[in-house]
Amino acid sequence: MAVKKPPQNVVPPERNAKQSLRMTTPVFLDGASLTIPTLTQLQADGEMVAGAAAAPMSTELAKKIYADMVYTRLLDERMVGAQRQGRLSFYLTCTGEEASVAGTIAAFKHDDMVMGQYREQLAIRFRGFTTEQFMNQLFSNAEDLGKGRQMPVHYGSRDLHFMTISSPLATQIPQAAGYAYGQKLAGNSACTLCYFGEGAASEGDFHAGLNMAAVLKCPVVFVARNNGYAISTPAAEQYAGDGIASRGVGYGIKTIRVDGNDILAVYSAAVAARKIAVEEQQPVLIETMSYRLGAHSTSDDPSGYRSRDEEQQWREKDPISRMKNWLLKQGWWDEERDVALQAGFRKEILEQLKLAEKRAKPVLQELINDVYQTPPAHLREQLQALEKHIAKYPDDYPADKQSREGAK
Ligand SMILES: Cc1ncc(C[n+]2csc(CCOP(=O)(O)OP(=O)(O)O)c2C)c(N)n1
Ligand SMILES: [Mg+2]
Repeated sequence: MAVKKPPQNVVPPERNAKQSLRMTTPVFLDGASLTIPTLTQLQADGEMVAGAAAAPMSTELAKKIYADMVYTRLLDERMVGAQRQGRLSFYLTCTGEEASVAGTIAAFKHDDMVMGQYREQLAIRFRGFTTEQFMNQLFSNAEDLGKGRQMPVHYGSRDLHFMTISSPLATQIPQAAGYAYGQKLAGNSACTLCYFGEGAASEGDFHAGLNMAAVLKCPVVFVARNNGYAISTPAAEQYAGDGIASRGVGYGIKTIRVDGNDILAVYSAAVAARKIAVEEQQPVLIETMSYRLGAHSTSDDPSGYRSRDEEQQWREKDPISRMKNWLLKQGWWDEERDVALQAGFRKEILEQLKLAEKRAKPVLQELINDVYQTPPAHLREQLQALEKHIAKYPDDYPADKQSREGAK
């Protein structure tokens, strides 16, 4: 094969290395060479940290953020209870990380696409997902937007620009880079918000996604929720570098680390991050330092791998009470309203839970719809086999648990 002659007078590409910095004896860099500060603006008692320049937050927005945090805490508590009662198959809480999610989603516009991991129910709630919609998804009934085909907590809503959650870790990261690249090409001044955990950042998809976003200058804000654990694996056994933030810097991405239990710090960082992503058309990485106060999921028991003392230390840094203290100090909130807010949410959640668990299941045929334009033969065969199986064992598949609409 003929070898192509390289074109003449081509300037070698920049390698982005600061080649003017030279040394004459070998000195190696290590993790400590890069010192990453943590943005902190609000103290536990609700007082501002001296000199903190927080992004302005209106009374109305502050109250909405607080209400959504309280709602999520109560929803999570009730649904873990429902799983323990045998009414629900599975659940995942956001407990302890409410500020990391609320502070970021609140800085984005309604039509910025959100691509989450599975612990960001607060983000879809912030956009307007109703208690009825939560329950329909959790109980996989016929009203569920996903037609009952996903595990509980795998929410999605086209109207709310919230991409449906999928279980394989980190797949949303390169997808978000690609989606944001599309937004860049469309020139619509929107951006993508992508959440993932520090454990998911060990996946190859994290590296491919961040590098792609950096090189293609995609308007995407990555939020790495560093909650200390990937199921039972503590962060210290997950990586040897300085968290996830150091990797953003390595990929040439503007990066910030924030106290994830500090709503004002998270919000300030997210407002600035969105501005950079949209106005400068480039990605940003935010690492929120927080703690998963609950179990990984209802299938997990953290007492096997961490101490009560450790949990207690983080319980004292609760992001919700920190925000409440601030609201009280601002004179925007009082105990009476707090009690009423919680009572209202508890009632609404319980009422909708009871309704959703009784609703009919989706028709069986929906199982194979919406993937291919016309369901292929092998899927139709599998569906027929399933129908036969159900007909053979009617006692194991009582009619009241199936769709009242019957086969269509
Ligand atoms: C590709 C892949 N590998 C493994 C799993 C199983 N898995 C589910 S969640 C999880 C831990 C993720 O931890 P992290 O990203 O820190 O998120 P967190 O649960 O702490 O919010 C693992 C290993 C999976 N879902 N997908
Ligand atoms: Mg984690």
